[in-house]
Amino acid sequence: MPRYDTQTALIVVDVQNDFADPSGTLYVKDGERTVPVLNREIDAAQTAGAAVIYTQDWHPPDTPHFAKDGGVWPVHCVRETWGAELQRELVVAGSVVRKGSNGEDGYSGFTMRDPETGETKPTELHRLLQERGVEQVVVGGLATDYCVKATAVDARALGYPTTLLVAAVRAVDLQPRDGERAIEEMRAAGVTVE
Ligand code: VGL
Ligand code: ZN
Repeated sequence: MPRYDTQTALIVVDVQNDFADPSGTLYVKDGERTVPVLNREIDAAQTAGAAVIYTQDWHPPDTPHFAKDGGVWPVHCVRETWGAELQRELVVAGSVVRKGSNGEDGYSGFTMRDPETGETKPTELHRLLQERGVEQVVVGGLATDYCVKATAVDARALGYPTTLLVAAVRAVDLQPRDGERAIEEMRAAGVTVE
């Protein structure tokens, strides 16, 4: 069965320079190798009339998400900088959802979490999908063990049948095999791993 139709959306998670370019500040090993795979998927999605939606990690210069401000990550994807731009070879053919702009952790494309209060609130992604009549989603991008996992698990929780494109994701792997564990967690949450 073909993967895409007009009720399916491809969600391309955080394929930004800081993750996908070897000189990025939070470079995910082989992150750039997701791009040609994603571009083929984007082309197939467009041909079938499926929506393509991109997420962007979009942080302020100071946020408790960053190690320098009490969090865990090097400074990355600061709004309006080169590191936050989508990787230049990625074909952009759809809406972009930005997350983290008010200092939230924003691992998921669907929700943002205030790192101080733990409170979560929705991004516009779910509404965008509903407006387009989307009934199922396909997910790829960066990074497997953070934003891809959070986005795919939230998509399932919202009731979307969800497919993970394993060939189109790479992991941070702070600990060895975090990526593999994340894939198992997604599978356990009901995500179809392809
Ligand atoms: C991400 C770590 C910190 C991601 C974002 O896009 O997976 N990971 N911020
Ligand atoms: Zn981030």
